[in-house]
Amino acid sequence: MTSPELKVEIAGIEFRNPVMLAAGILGTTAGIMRHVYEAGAGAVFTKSVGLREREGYPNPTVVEVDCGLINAMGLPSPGIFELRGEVSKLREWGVPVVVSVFGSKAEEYAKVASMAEEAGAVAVELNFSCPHVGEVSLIGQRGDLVEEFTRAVKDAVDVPVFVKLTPNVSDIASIARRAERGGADAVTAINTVRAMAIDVWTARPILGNRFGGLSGPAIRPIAVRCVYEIFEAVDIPVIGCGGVVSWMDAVELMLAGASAVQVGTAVIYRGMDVFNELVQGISAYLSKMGFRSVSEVVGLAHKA
Ligand code: RRO
Repeated sequence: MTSPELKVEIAGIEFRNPVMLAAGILGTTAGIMRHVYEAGAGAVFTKSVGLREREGYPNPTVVEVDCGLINAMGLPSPGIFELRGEVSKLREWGVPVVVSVFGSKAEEYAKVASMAEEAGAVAVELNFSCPHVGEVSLIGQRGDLVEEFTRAVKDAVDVPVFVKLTPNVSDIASIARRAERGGADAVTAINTVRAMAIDVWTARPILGNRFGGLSGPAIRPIAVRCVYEIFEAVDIPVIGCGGVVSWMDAVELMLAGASAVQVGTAVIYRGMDVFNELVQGISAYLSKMGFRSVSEVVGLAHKA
């Protein structure tokens, strides 16, 4: 029997497989992102980058909790002027890199996205969804701003524009629709879930910023629900993100409607091997079930 087709096409870009490095995890230098690609990822997404350098929040910035991590990094970033050199190297090496972009104004998103495109990004992902950086979390909670900011970036670049959505809203499908109306080529769901942890001995919040974003297996059912709802609401592809550790988790998100999945916290738990393990597991599942390609399972849970 021939092996199933693992290539996926999103917004006209062909990726060799549907398992990608999520934004914010290891996406800082060309060397480490190349390592991730060589470990089997279908694409790499950078740490979110803005126009200028940003220090981020004071320590502690990450705390481990049951079934996940809470982070409040606070968008530490060298800025696009620094990161673009790393993006160019990846492009030269043939590594498909998507630059995650943040800003406080629509023009800022557009400028950073345009510089990322010039440097060689195959697409940009707009981060409107960090749960604990005021200006960024606010954008993702307002459909009008999501639409306006997406349109501003679409007017500035030719590469596909993905929009990363926050689960910290009452109706994520309606926000996805506004991204689509603004011209988004795909949406990524979900960013982390706003959370906090308190130390019982000091009676103080643990994170330097007090509030942070929960990631890891704890949020996977939330991601599955969000992807499922968005898939029914829009015609553009959905990239699933949230708590994927095993191939079964990846397949579950695909059945809900994800054309590809991103892996974040599991890289910290499991190391680089997780990419190859997921790709092999998805391939074995497709073969066992008699599917010829990834696309045959995308959204299958919606069919009666
Ligand atoms: O840097 C962060 O603290 C951060 C970002 Br930009 C994000 O989008 N999501 C997250 O959980 N943390």
